[in-house]
Amino acid sequence: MKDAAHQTIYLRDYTPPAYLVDSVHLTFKLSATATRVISRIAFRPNPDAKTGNFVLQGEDMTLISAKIDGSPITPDLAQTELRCDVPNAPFIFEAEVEISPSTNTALEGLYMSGGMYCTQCEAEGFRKITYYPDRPDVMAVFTVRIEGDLPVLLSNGNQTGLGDGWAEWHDPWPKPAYLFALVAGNLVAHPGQFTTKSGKDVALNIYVRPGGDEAKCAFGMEALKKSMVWDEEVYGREYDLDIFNIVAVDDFNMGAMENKGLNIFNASAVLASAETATDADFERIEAIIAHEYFHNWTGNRITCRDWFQLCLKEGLTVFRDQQFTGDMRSHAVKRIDDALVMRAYQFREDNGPLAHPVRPDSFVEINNFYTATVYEKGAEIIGMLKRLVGDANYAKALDLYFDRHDGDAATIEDWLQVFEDATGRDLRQFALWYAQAGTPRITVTDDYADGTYHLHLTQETPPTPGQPDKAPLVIPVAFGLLNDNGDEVLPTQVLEMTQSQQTFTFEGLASKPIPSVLRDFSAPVILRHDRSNAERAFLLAHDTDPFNKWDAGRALAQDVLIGMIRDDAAPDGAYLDGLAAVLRDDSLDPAFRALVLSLPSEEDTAQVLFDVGHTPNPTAINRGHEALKLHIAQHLQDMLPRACADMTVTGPYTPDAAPAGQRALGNAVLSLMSRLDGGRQASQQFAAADNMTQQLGALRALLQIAKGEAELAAFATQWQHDRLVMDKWFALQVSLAAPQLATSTAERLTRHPDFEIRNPNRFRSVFGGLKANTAGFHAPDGAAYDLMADWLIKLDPINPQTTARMTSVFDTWRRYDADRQDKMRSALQRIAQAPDLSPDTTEMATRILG
Ligand code: B3K
Ligand code: ZN
Repeated sequence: MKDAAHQTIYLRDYTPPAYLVDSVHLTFKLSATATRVISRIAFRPNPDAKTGNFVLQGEDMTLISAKIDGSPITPDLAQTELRCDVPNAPFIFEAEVEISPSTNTALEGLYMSGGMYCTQCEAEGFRKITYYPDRPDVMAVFTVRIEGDLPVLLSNGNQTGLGDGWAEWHDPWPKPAYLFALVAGNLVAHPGQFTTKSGKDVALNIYVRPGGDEAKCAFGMEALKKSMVWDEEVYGREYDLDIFNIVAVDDFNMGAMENKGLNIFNASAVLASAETATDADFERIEAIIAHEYFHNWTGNRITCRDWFQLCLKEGLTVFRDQQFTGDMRSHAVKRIDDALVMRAYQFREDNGPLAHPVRPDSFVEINNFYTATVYEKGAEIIGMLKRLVGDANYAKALDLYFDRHDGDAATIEDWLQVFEDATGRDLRQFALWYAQAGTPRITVTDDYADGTYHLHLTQETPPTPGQPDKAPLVIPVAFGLLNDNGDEVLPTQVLEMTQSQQTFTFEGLASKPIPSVLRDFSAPVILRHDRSNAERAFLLAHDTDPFNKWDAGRALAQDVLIGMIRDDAAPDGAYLDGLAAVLRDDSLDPAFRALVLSLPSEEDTAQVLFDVGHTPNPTAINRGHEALKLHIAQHLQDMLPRACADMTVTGPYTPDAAPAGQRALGNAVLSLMSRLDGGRQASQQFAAADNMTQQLGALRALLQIAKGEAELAAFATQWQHDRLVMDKWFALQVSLAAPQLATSTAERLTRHPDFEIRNPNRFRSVFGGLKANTAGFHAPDGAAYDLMADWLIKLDPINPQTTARMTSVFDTWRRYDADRQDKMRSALQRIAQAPDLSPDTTEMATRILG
């Protein structure tokens, strides 16, 4: 337990560090329960400091000895800090501490996973390794000696020595402690090689534990090489060490970590083979490998001054990985996927008790702010900036950013200054995007007379916790006009909204045009545009902007669903015919067609209903969704077998975008067919599948109609040796259980011999699966809320970070009826009142309760 527990840190209190570090030498004498860490740190007073107090952070360790300039000292130790008197001149601080990796179940600091030692230091985990100024604006050159009887001993930078039972590493690039990493284990390498554009050879490795994972590294290695080429070509960024290592770890709190030259990955975010990983897994792996690699420049070479600036590295790096995926696959499909993520996760966050600015003003536990807002909305801000200044200016500003700030711990002000200097544009109003929480609503109305068309836009951002009043933002609205024949009469242009209300005028039009607003999802806003289903169906058929073409279908689907749920209305024929037209249009990318065929999630529908002032009823929403899926299946009945056959991929499996798109559409069609044929076709696909995408797609189609028991058992028998595949098995049966069975299924799976509370992937499979089963999670008896709370209370003392993150499953409690509200609130209160609750989870539960 931290003695600094529950202490709020404010951005406005930032002060520069009192002492800077020039170099660090660390020696690790590895032992599962008693690792010794010997540090020698060269400090010097910071000329820009405001105080001279020497304070180092350190937690969960035993101090064996400490010295200053060679003389032993007895520092003042508190539970999380070390203080002592130091000279007012450069000095050497030395310490020896003892830590216990094998009992570190929080997976932060140095810990053990499957017999290997590994580390996770971002954000504030280095302080669990040794006493240090654990803040990102203290950057130093690290040399690391590892002693241990394991065959592979890795740290950051280049290897400078290797002997029997030891290795030495030196990282020439100054870095903050959060980028430190160490791995030691019985590992095998999948090697690769890359030559940078200036001719420097780089050795690449993906390290795994032996026993099968070796065969799952090839795709990750190719993704890494593609990322390296892309960053050279698009951003002019070259790699800067002799070696780049990736290590796959089973027990990991998130996806992956960008430690300098030694990325550590959740095994699920790097290992893939055709048989064990879906197309979606392959795409996600490619994106995460790119993301972590891109951090080498946006995060590592230029880091953050303090944790409030987290979006400086995360927003920009997400934006870069999104561009990369668009370039590798399809821009249109990627943009739709990104908008889906924004709406599902970021809008949910922004419209509930956890809303916070992209650059928060305060935190208790910074790990609670690795959110969709910081990451995804942070990336959207970069996208808007690029759209506003144009591609050439964006490139110019980025060059200036790298030139000016290489080696710095920078701020959002530094970032915006670069754009102001490169473009001459005043970005003061734009900067509000970083400070103001909440999703802006843009209301659209229009009129037309005598060849002149007016588009009227108003913007409004609702209040969020601590921010009752909002100022107007700069919003780029990409906009185009079509005529009745579906021809584009005004190609896309970017309208800049800067005020609460604005009218844009377009003249010389031959007839009343049809507007296409917010093309390419040009800003992270909710559009309120009252328009007829006929107009939406027209845009679904004709919009030249693929995002808006898809989104027109989406809005139509949402209206149809709401009509069915609230008024028992029959689905609009315009929607069903529109789907048929898209399904049969071979000129459209199958991946795009699959996206048009898929309905909004039940969670999306709940969000939309709440947003327009209704209390969502998850049971009725579930019934409405199921009914519409059946209607769609019946309406498309005659086309389905052919569509399914057309999507058969011949030749050996590759995870490339084109065959993946065909499989996505094939699976979407299969899921509709199973509603008509009782799962006959899906059972056949399951039996014949030679890849996980089709095997899982078939299993999903069966479970959705409450079939597939035999397949589920066969799947477990086939894959019991593969933990990543078994994670899917755990998740799928909970997320697709009939609502009334979701909780009992989750509960039963917690008693399965392979359920492991200490493994975040497995825990998330079951309880993330329960959350994903919207109607099951919100079953009227409240059983899911109780089970979730029980297990979060159990997990908290083991792994506070994962517990705190998952507590957000309750953040929608205010949306629901009084009975559900009471039940959710009391589950949350039970969590909040659990004895010795971590500061992480306390902060989350308190914020959610409001
Ligand atoms: N920077 C890490 C995330 C660290 C999370 C700490 N709780 C991975 C990433 O964003 O690339
Ligand atoms: Zn990142």
